[in-house]
Amino acid sequence: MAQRKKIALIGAGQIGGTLALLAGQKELGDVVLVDIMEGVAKGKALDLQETRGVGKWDVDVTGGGTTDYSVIRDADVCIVTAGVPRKPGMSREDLLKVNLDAITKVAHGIKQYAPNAFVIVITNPLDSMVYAMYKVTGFPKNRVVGMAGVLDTARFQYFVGDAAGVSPQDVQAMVLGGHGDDMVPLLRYSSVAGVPLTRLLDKARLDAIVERTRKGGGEIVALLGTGSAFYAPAAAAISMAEAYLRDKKRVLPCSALLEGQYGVKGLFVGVPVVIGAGGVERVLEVELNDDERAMLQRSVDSVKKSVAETKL
Ligand code: A3D
Repeated sequence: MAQRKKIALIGAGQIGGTLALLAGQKELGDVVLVDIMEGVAKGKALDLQETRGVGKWDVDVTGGGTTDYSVIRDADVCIVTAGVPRKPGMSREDLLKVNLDAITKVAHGIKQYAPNAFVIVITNPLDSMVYAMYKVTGFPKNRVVGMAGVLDTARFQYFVGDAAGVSPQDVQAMVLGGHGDDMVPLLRYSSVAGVPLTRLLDKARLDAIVERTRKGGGEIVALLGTGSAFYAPAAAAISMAEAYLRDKKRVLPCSALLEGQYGVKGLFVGVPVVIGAGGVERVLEVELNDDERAMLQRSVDSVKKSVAETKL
């Protein structure tokens, strides 16, 4: 009989708890939550186990602390949210120092106990944290990826859908670049079920949507007052994990290691990739015009600066 897959969620905070619920509901595999606050990981795990009868799903959810990473042994997927979220007024880059320390510890745990896992990093600043994960684990490039583009795209889909009076599901969108305010939503490659966006919305409206997408994280931080977005980030990461576990070959914008594609070498940057059983199986290159290339370059320059601060 086929064994259930195992999903380790490292960081059992707002996103980690939501990831556990979604992974459970989709029965992607047994879930283990790990957090420096062991009680939080164990408490959320127990609370989720107690939803199974009424929710009608059958995978286990357990919890543990960071003093014993053996609980993640042989995990197929690790999704990492360990660290702190942005506070109002704090840039993603301000987070780097605090979260690099967490990511380094987590990476050592994953390397020791889940050496064959597909690792999805969510912790901010995303593009440098996924780079740190890649460097510290020494895993091959197809098994380390950052979640950002799926979320940025989902925000764009919602804003376009809302403005055009259509379902976000029917909005096709593509966002390139680092996960920062200079990300590059590609309007030329976006449509509503194949109908170019420019047919449905005027330029001013589209420009406002691009701007709102770029600042989408900050908008939620300001509203919440404490913490940052967690439902949409969790849903985005689960779509990546599912693509891997079910070999879906989904084309998703993710932070992946570039080795010359888009003229970038040795950095993790948001690009469309194919995710299937081989992890990040391929990076897809789309043609960019001069303006788009210039925007991407600006975004890549910010990623480079952030990565340099990790000193890895
Ligand atoms: P939060 O609810 O604070 O959860 C983070 C958890 O990590 C807490 O429970 C901490 O106790 C735990 N933790 C801290 N250090 C460690 C460690 N060394 N080992 C294990 N656990 C640890 O935050 P959240 O879930 O809202 O967000 C988590 C991260 O995701 C933050 O860095 C956010 O900035 C980031 N985030 C990224 C995106 C992207 O699109 C990339 C979107 C939203 C949030």
